[in-house]
Amino acid sequence: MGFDKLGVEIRLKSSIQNIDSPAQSNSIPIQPKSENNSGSNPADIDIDSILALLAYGLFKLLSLPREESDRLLELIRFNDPNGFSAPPNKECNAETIASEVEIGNICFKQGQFQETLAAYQQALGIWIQLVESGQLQESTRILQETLRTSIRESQCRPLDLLSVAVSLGIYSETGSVWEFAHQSKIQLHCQTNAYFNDFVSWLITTYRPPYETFKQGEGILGSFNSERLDAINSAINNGSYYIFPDRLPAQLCDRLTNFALTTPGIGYQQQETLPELVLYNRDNPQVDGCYIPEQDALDNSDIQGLATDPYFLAVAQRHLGAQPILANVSMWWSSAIDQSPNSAMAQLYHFDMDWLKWTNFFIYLTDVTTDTGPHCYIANTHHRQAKPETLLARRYVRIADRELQEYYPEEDFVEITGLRGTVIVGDTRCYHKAKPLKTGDRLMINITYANTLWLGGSYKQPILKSDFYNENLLTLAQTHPRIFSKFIKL
Ligand SMILES: O=C(O)CCC(=O)C(=O)O
Repeated sequence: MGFDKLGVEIRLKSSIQNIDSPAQSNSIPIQPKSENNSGSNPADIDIDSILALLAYGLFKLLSLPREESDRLLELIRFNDPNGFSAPPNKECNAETIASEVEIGNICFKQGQFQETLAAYQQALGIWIQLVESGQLQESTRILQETLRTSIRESQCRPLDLLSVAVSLGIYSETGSVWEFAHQSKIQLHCQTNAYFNDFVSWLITTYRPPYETFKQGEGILGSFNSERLDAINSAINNGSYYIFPDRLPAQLCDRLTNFALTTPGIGYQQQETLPELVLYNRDNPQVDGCYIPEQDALDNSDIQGLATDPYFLAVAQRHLGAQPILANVSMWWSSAIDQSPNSAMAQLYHFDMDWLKWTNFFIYLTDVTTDTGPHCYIANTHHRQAKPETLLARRYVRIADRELQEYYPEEDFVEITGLRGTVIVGDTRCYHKAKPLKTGDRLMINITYANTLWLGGSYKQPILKSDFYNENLLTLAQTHPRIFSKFIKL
């Protein structure tokens, strides 16, 4: 098992050459081809493969509980046959590492994450054998060369990966999220056209597999079972959204509307946030929008019931493929006093990226017609590679309708109208927005569940008080505390 020094040098050199002429690379490009390919990934070559390997190793070590990381290191050290070891009949050199990683990358790009992992494991095994066979100096040299080249050529991707990996360590130790890593996640999402989110989310499904509960039961919208959950999940996956056939009971809508009329909220007027909280006046609206503060919404027993509804949690868990965490509850009025799109009120198309993966419920508490602010989306734009690179290059921004119309056919632009009590669930990684109102007003509740808070934006922690809570919530906080990880518990 010789180490082919010359082979390594040629490999690295050809990697560097490929940076300038990606067409020569035989790996599949991550980004879809578009007429303007200036955002194409210069690191889409062997460097990419080796980086992926390093990133995998880091993720693997950092994301495991401490004892398991120790065990993994032990396995590596003793070359346990169940641990990472080079596949038999493979020469241990940089060429074989690169070819395994390339197989992994191809699987990765096809969404075959299990196969990806197996190929990366093999590559890691070969790498470790190289190191263990005394080629430490050469291995270090390859590593340094790889990092140096990629930092120079790869639009800071290593830095983003590093910040994401470091933030995982911080999050595992302290539970704190790090805004810098959240920004890196957005960058990685845009650079990989969503592969990054899906790959890490897939890893999370293996560490936080779904609870046995929430597979069948009864919720506010009726009973559910595995087939029902599968059907809803397919609707989300194959169209971005699902609209429940049943609606919230009228009395519940009345109570919630009353609450929203008597609780002061944050007022938006002409793109400005008002300095004082305001009460929304339906007869004479003075603001474009009025957002009930999250803590107030969470203190409402009816909203607690909705946020912990078994049906909602079950749908979220099925969609996330992992244990759900209650990540956001919001409630807001929108009015028709200014009919131009208000960016702060999400009346221009955008995709969400507050979390790594999430499931978003929207509940209409007023009848919503085409003139009273329907929630709109572009079907199937939540998928990997579904967004144009040129738009992703602008990162996390609002986009005018006419620009998106250049990329997607008219029939993919959907407006969701519905009577009050209508519940919608979707993957708002797709392009979506609220249509500006022409008349009347709209009251909406939004409840979000995420697969992790790590890589989410920094947030104000809501407080979970021990008194006056909805029964459902109190029981769930005891039996499934992870759902409430975002909360400070009193
Ligand atoms: O109000 C709406 O319908 C859109 C909301 C939205 O875009 C969001 O919450 O990200």
